[in-house]
Amino acid sequence: MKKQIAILGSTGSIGTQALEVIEENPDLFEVYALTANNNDKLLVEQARKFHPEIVVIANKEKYAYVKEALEDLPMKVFSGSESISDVAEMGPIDIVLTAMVGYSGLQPTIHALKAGKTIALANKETLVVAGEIICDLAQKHRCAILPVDSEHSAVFQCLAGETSPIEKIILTASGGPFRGKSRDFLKNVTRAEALKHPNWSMGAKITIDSATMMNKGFEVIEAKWLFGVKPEQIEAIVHPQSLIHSMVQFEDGSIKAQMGLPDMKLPIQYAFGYPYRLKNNYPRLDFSTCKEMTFEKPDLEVFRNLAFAYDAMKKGGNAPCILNAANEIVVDAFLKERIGFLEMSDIIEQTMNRVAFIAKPTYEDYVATDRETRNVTLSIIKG
Ligand code: MN3
Repeated sequence: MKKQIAILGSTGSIGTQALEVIEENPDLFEVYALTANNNDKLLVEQARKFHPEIVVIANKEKYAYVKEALEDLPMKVFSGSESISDVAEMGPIDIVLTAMVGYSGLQPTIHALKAGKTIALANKETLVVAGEIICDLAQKHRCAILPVDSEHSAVFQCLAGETSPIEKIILTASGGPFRGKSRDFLKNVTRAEALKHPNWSMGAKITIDSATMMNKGFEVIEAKWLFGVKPEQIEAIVHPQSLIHSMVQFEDGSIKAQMGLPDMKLPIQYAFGYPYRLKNNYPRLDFSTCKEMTFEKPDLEVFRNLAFAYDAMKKGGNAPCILNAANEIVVDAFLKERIGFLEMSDIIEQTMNRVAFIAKPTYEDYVATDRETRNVTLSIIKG
């Protein structure tokens, strides 16, 4: 039986690479559903190629185009973000890949978990915002959450076959395009400079998050929930070559690392094929040409977002949800060239101080916090 896969966010970087993995393994996987936010043309192209049962375009204004373009094929076409949540629950689906951007991943993931689906988690914001709710649901409905983020896939791979406790998780970070730079330098960096990531090719939002190191901050929070460790058991270390994707240290001091060339198709493949490894012909890491592997401490004074994330994680409650919403707004404003690079952290900090803290938030509290935070952040940007 082929695994039936729903790809939420199929037109993004992870979504398109997931489709490549499916295409390379036609005996193992089949696309059951494709959903996209805005990119109607690519969605139609993908649907014509992979013949899913269901296609969803979240943006209602683009529904007519998608519906008409797929009229000759026997698939159902829906629109609206609620439809994405409905699709995530559908009976035949085995794996739901959550590859959408930001907070929008939360609701469909909740629906998928309630329907008992295996989650291939590429939307880290889901765990950042509401890790406790997500983990409780996964446990209650006996769902596996398989990490697709390369660092967490690395940790997950290091844990395969282990039953002993983790002493420490060491998450590696490339450091992004501005590694080693001073605050003075960062004051005037442009959108284009921030979008040039040295090792990974990704969507715009996560590329900016990598440049500010917010991405690593989110990944620290993601690791806490995925692997059930305490904040002080997670260390982020800058490793510019991105060959070690992350490490686990056990209580005997032994450290396991997962390595390879940076290629997101590998963690996607590992999640889809789990517990089996799938043979592929991707380029291999050749140690005879690999000159060096270096490591350095992240500079928390320059990359303040990483410090904010540790603070939010330790504080708990809705603090990470505030952090995420404020970040989504400032990244969008930076991409629209309305604020500078360093202002992103300043505005996040101001927002964190203004939105009310809730120690034990319900789902409704998260929704309200997200909405309130966006308003507060926008009002700070407007000055
Ligand atoms: Mn990552």
